[in-house]
Amino acid sequence: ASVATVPSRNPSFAMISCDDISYFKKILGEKGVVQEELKLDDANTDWMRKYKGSSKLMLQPRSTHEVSEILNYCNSRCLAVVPQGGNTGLVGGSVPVHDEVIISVSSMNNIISFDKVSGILVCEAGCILENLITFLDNEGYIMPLDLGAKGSCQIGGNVSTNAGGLRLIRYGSLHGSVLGLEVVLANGTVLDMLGTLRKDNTGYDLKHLFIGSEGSLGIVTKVSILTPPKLSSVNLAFLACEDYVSCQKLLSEAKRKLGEILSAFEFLDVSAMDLVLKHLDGIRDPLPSSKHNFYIVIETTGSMESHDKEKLEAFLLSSMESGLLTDGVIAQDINQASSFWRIREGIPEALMKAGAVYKYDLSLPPEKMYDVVDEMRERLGTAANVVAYGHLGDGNLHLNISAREYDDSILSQIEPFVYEWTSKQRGSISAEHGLGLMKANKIHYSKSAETVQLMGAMKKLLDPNGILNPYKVLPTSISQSGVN
Ligand code: FAD
Ligand code: 2HG
Ligand code: ZN
Repeated sequence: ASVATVPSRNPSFAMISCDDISYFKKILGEKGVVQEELKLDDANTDWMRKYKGSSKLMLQPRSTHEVSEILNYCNSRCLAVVPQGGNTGLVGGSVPVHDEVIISVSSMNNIISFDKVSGILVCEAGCILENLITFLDNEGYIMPLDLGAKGSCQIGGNVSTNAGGLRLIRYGSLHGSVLGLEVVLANGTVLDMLGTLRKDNTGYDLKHLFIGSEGSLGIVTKVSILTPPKLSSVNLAFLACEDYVSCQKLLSEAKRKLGEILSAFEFLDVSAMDLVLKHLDGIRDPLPSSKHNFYIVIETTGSMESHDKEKLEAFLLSSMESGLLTDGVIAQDINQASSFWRIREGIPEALMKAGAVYKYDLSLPPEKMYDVVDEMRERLGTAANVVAYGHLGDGNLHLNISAREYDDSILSQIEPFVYEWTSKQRGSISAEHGLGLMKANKIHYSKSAETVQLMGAMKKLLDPNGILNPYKVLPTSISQSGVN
């Protein structure tokens, strides 16, 4: 069965010639022009090993000026390109579809400045998220986003996908914390929007166009981001609920009773838990006395140890008494806390080990969120394992359907049902992963025709030849109509 459907190559794009290679070598030097098969194989294949391109060339610029020069050249030659960060994207957006030139800003990984008073960090787009987290830790700050892919994903990729992650409930989306960007447009123009101001209402705030545009409008080269101070008291609880209604009620209660210290509210169902216990090494069930239908991970972050702990304990006690919680444990030390996080963050990896996986990343009203999971289980019966987890606190469900291998008959039970269902609830078919290749032609389930038309017009304005990440984000009917 087909793993992913691929649109045919757009013949308007040029093929790479020897002259092109010589030009790139002149600009980037031998090291910046990658043609080794092994390296290209990695860069052509996505994290899920589901999407695979056939690019023969990866470019690794070291400066904004180099990015500008190579994009200007690609645009004049009509060579299609795919911007790539850590290649951890989950919608086939970060790898070529055909022979697009891969542009990786991994070598642009310098921290430019950090203001210890304001907490504003300015860095190059190729900085790996975990390295930024470590850097800030020494300065007494944290990144406003955290996600399971932190060891590989880059801040430029995070911005380009508008990544959400585990702490969005507390620190908001990147549309709030990113203060400025430097971006190179398709024709090589450098847009300096690298402000470091909290407030700046001078005209249209164009940086927002690039946050979440998945490399389709420009290449992000520098990022300015507001980081929160690191607070001294962090607590983590691993809890169990018997039904989904209790999970929802627990969320409303947590927002009221934990208020300002709540920093994560995640959920996983028993199928997700089973999968992690089965496929990941060294994982122990934190609540081994019995099986539960749902698990919740609650994190609090505050500045006063005794107050925060007391607050969390009182909340858990009252939730036990009212029957919302059936079991629970608070991590006693940092090792136990990271073992709890490992369970939640390890689900995508466990799913990969289980075989083929169909991923859906939905924004839905929390009260409806689990209905689609139940309906999906009914539709699929024993043909596949339906696994649900996600950022419940943000109304974001990660619905994953795991099967031994890819099978068109399973897919036809899932799609378009899942998209139609979400659309009917006025939900979003991409809460945080983006549209990429997987959902470019599905955008209409979440956006009106007029909105998509305007997106198409903006794409045409900024990238008239359509060289930036073709076949992704926008429907092919729109993104290819302007290519000459
Ligand atoms: P890539 O995967 O390389 O690229 C992603 C997209 O951005 C592509 O379209 C690419 O063309 C574009 N892009 C990359 N860099 C640039 C740039 N400099 N300029 C312009 N465009 C660029 N996502 C969440 O939102 N929340 C999560 O909790 C979360 N958890 C994850 C956990 C795991 C284990 C994995 C594998 C993924 C997870 N993701 C999550 C997916 C998420 O989108 C990515 O992890 C991350 O934000 C992408 O960064 P990256 O550097 O790997 O980008
Ligand atoms: C997460 O929250 C990621 O763990 C991945 O966004 C979600 O694998 C998924 O579906
Ligand atoms: Zn997620």
